[in-house]
Amino acid sequence: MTIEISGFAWVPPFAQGYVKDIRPRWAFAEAGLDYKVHLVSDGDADKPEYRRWQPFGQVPAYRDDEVELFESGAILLRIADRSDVLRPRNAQEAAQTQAWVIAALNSVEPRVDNLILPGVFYAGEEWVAGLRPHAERLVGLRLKSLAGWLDGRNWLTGRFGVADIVMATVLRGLQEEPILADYPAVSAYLERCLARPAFEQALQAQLQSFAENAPA
Ligand SMILES: N[C@@H](CCC(=O)N[C@@H](CS)C(=O)NCC(=O)O)C(=O)O
Repeated sequence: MTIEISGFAWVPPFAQGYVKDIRPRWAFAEAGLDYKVHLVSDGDADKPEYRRWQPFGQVPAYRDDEVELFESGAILLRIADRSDVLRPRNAQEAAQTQAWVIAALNSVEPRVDNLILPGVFYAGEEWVAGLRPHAERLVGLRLKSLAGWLDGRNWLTGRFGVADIVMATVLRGLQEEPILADYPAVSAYLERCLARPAFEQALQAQLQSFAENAPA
């Protein structure tokens, strides 16, 4: 089976290692699946042929011999379905995996983004400092709930899976934030996820691609 994902040809250094094609790259490394990367350069994302693959012009998009799709959560569920290593072992694990992939993207990621992204894209603007305490409180509520779920568990579902890949890549956004230390069960979970060799493989693969395509 031929598998291809899309990734940006290059992004500025602050974003390198964090572009969301790291999610499928991590899943492929866990599953031992080969994949190709379709590089999206400046201007390509707006072209009709790319919009037919990824309607928002974002990365990653995914295709294999059978299907073409977008959205990192949907992509990871597809990869899990292709892999004995990542495929949930029963109906309950499959249902929990879907639930946690959606929860990571819908219940947790927007709050993490709300805390982090204003400081990245609007650094120094007055409203950013005003928003921060509220954004931090809302993140804290989610971290508290997550800590409760993780009590007595190593992973979100019965075994490590794509839900953990999505959740860990969301939580990575908080690594420099003091609030993470207030929830040791969550920070320990994040460390456990990021200590997996497949994460390091995915990270290096993304960084290497940017190094090879750096503007002259
Ligand atoms: N919900 C999408 C978000 C993808 C996303 O935000 N990708 C970023 C790179 S990390 C992107 O393409 N940004 C450019 C843009 O939004 O125009 C997913 O999870 O796949």
